[in-house]
Amino acid sequence: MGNVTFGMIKPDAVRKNYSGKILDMILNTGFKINGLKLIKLTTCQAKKFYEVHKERPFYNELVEYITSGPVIALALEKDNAVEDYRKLLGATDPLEAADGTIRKLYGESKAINAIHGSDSDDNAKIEISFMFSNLDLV
Ligand code: 3AN
Repeated sequence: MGNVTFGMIKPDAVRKNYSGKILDMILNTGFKINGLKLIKLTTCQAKKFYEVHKERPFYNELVEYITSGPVIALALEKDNAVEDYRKLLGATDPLEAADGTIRKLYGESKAINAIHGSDSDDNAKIEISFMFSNLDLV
């Protein structure tokens, strides 16, 4: 069980000014923010970030969407971080997400679902070091 995870408030949620409410939910769940960055990914960066999904039919759509506006990248810390954070996000499809989860409240569709969260401890480390340098982290 690791104690860090990577989160990203996606372009739709940033655009609709949900960032404050989402950050509040993350903090109220007991996460500590070790890194936070507003960034607009280039196509090249987005392709690399989502490389694990490159065989999936929606890969190009995913890259286009995530580069459509700024995102807020988050390095988060808490006991059992990956699992607890994914519980807070809810299911990938907002229609299937449990009540009170971020995706249920702020997501639109499977693609436009407000927020990202690492799916394993290994990926959390990879994603944090993709988006942050040591100097960006407390
Ligand atoms: P999660 O983000 O909950 O781990 P995954 O790993 O199934 O979900 O999906 C990876 C990314 O691809 C997610 N950010 C999600 O928004 C997007 N995605 C998943 N399924 C679809 C789909 N059918 N069409 C478009 N985008 C999708």
